[in-house]
Amino acid sequence: MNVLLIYPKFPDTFWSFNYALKFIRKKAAHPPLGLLTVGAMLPDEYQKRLVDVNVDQLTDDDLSWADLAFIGAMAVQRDSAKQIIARCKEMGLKVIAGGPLFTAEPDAFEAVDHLVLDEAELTLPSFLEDLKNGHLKKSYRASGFCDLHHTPPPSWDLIDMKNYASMSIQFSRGCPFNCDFCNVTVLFGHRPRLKSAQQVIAELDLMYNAGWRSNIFFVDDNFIGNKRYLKTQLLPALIEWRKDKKGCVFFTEASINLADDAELMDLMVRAGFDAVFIGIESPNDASLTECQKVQNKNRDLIHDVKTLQRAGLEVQGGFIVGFDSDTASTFQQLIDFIQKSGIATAMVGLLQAPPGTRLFDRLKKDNRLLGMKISGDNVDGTTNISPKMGLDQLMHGYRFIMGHIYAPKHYYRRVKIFLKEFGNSRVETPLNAQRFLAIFRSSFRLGIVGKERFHYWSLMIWTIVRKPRLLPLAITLAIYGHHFRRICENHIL
Ligand code: B12
Ligand code: SF4
Repeated sequence: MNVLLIYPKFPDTFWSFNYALKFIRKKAAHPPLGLLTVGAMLPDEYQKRLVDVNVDQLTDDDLSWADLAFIGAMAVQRDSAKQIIARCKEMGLKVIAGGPLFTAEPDAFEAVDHLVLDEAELTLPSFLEDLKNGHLKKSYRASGFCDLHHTPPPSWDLIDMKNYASMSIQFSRGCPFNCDFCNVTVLFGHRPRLKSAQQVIAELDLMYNAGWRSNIFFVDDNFIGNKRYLKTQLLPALIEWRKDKKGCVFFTEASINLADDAELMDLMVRAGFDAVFIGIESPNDASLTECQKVQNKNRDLIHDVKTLQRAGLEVQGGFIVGFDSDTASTFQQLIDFIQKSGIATAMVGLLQAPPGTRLFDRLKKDNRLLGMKISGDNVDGTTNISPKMGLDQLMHGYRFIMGHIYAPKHYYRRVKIFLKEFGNSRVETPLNAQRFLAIFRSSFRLGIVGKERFHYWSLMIWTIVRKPRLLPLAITLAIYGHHFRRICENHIL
């Protein structure tokens, strides 16, 4: 049996980093971890090929070779997924689909032959059994959540790591919080499920032995969902692992209460983490109450961000506008917050209601849904809800925020605020040819051709004089700023 695993194309979005990837000559930011994991679950007697359309062409030769096409995607890849499914069908291929897009919208893909939904650990075995017996069902679903202790390491041999800017690893799924706009708890549960420290180390060894030395993203919904296990098992194991290793800087996603725990921050930095994405959402307490983001309430969020930065963790922040409690003054309030915090990577989106969330149910009851699905890109200025302040005022305010925070003057000021605060990270990534060339490309593209040239050189000179060790980070953030600005110009402003 020949199985062709296909990962559809990401459009140009905030998280695609496509304008930044050009500087380091990489084709995609992240590998398709879901499909690589599914690949590892297929029996050894199956022949496997993986085509990530973000890095390679899907050829007729690939399609003729295959007996089955396995497609996995998230909502933002919907259009490309539909085209690929149609192409497979034209070639007479049976299509099996799974992953977040199909699990969230199972009725939207008539052409798919078999939907293997939810966690493949639970649904793939019965699909494979039925395939053997020749009695396949249209849809395979699971009622509970899997035990990650049985999840195999991804089949890294199916991709060429060199095409990617970062590798991915998953330690846990699920989140103990319950923000009403978020579908993580619906999809992955409340109680964080963990892999063992041994499993994580084995996965890291696989990447390291394959020659990987660059960034590694712990793609957890909330990395600090089980602090005790982190402190006693995983982080000590990572600190030990790192002792004879080069590079491999980690980053992850976590909740703001990480800032309350000095021991945890210190262990994470010693283990090699240098950045963390945090859902801050709003500086407005009433909006946080409204969406039940309890962990962010009644605290000095700027102080928390600075605490994390000083500990050696760059904070990337998620923000939302369009809550019922937001008013005309919220837009400026958010700009002030972002500028003061020194959060360079500020993902600001309109409130959206993904199906399956409590927010979706509430707004549906109130007849305030504009559509049943979301675009899948939460930084494209679209929403499926009717905002209380009116869509025109919300869009006007949203454009005002994005135009302001990504204008070179304000963006570079923010980077400087951050670098002033940032404690040095513990891990040095080896300076390879690609990173070296990125310095020249950015000096030319941003420092000579770019509108931001004055701000670019001012930041570089400041960094060389005041924080020379942070020069690579300053260059990286300048490149990110260029990407974010292009995305805003193309899609929002
Ligand atoms: C890493 C990640 C990203 C990375 C993408 C990396 C990449 N290229 O794949 C980045 C940071 C770019 C990203 C961005 C976004 N993401 Co994201 N992301 C994740 C995250 C945290 C982990 C994904 C992962 O690698 N998981 C590990 C693998 C092993 O799990 P998996 O992919 O789900 O695969 C399992 C099953 O789904 C299934 N499966 C997967 N594929 C297939 C295929 C077949 C054939 C079969 C049978 C089974 C199967 O089997 C696997 C094993 O169980 C998930 C949350 C999560 N816990 O999964 C959200 C998630 C995928 N993201 C989500 C969203 C909404 C976004 C964003 C809009 C912003 C945001 N709020 O985070 C943007 C959109 C992207 C854009 N604008 O370009 C949603 C997707 C919802 C949807 N319906 O599609 C998720 C589920 C989080 C959530 N809020 O619920 N994201
Ligand atoms: S803390 Fe993050 S992952 Fe957890 S429920 Fe809230 S938004 Fe979702």
